[in-house]
Amino acid sequence: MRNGEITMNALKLKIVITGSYAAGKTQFIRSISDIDPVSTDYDVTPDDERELKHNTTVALDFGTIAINERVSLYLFGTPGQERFDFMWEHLSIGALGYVVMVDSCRPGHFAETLRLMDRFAEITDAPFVVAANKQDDPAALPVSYVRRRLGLPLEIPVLPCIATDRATVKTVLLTLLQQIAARVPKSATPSSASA
Ligand SMILES: Nc1nc2c(ncn2[C@@H]2O[C@H](COP(=O)(O)OP(=O)(O)OP(=O)(O)O)[C@@H](O)[C@H]2O)c(=O)[nH]1
Ligand SMILES: [Mg+2]
Repeated sequence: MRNGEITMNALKLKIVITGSYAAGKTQFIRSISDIDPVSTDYDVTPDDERELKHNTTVALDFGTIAINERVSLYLFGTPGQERFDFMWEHLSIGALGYVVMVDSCRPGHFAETLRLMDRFAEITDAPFVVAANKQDDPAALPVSYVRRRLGLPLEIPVLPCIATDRATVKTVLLTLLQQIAARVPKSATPSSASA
């Protein structure tokens, strides 16, 4: 699929959902996808990783969501673990934007998130938003704290997220779409095209 390919009047926008280990990427796609999502989760073997959960994405997640009759998002979730980081580049080809998911309950993983964001900045200059996930958990750090700890400037949206809650997932995606739209030159929009 080329960037924002137009087929039969339908616009399919490729979006990547990334973030550190166990941040909630697979759950995010599962909550919003119109189709049964494709996932590639396998048993986790290292003991320190099994403390958090028992399976992990090794290749990708895939789901789709129709925003309206003309626009659909094709969502590609990445593995979170750095040992599968070769997939980040593959999955980012042709992506118009990406979501960086952060586990708000685990500041110990913020350094990993910073490394991931640096790597994505090398891979693509597409716009992104940060989802401060697991805000339903009493241990979740506030969004403003997550922003400060990650050193994110105000122009990058940092949004509260509960990946199990479709409404917050949708808000994250709509905010990313606004960021993508803001990059489209006015001369490229249909309303500004000359007759
Ligand atoms: N309370 C709470 N739990 C969540 C939320 N999102 C995900 N989880 C849980 O967090 C764990 C990790 O979620 P996943 O969706 O597997 O995380 P992931 O980022 O895909 O993980 P990897 O692919 O292994 O990097 C699972 O047990 C989820 O049920 C959330 O918003 N709130
Ligand atoms: Mg996953």
